[in-house]
Amino acid sequence: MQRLTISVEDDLAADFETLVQARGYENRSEAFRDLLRRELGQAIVEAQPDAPCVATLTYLYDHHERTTANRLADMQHDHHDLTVSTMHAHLGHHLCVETAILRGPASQVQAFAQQVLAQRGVRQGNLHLVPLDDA
Ligand code: NI
Repeated sequence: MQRLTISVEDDLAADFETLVQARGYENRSEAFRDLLRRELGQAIVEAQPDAPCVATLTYLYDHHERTTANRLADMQHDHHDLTVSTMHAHLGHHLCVETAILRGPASQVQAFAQQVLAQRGVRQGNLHLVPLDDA
C-alpha cells in the first residue's frame, strides 16, 4: 500500500466529502480507490477493445409488445457465447425488467448491449462493464 498526497480545490474537496458521506464510505481513501478503479477500468476497455470483461445489462420493456420478448430471446440465443445468464422480473401488468450477465471481449459485449437497448419496445437500460484482470 502506498500513500498518495493530493491537493484539490476547496469546492471539489467539499463535493468529494459529500459523496463519501452520501455513499456511506468509511473513509475518503476507500471512496477514492473506487473512483480510481472505475476510471482505470474504463481506460482499459477503451485502450484494449478485446480485453475480457464481465458486464450486467439491465433494461425495462413492455411485455404486451409481444414481439419484443421474442426478439430479445432470439438475440440472446444468437449471442449465447456472450450471454451467461438472464434474470427476469414482472414489475406490473405491462412492465418487465431483465438483467443479463454478459461475458466476453469488451467491444463485443458493448456492441451486443447497444443492439439490445436499441430494440423497439426496450424503454430504458444501462450497461455496467467491468474488465477482468489476469486473475
Ligand atoms: Ni415479465
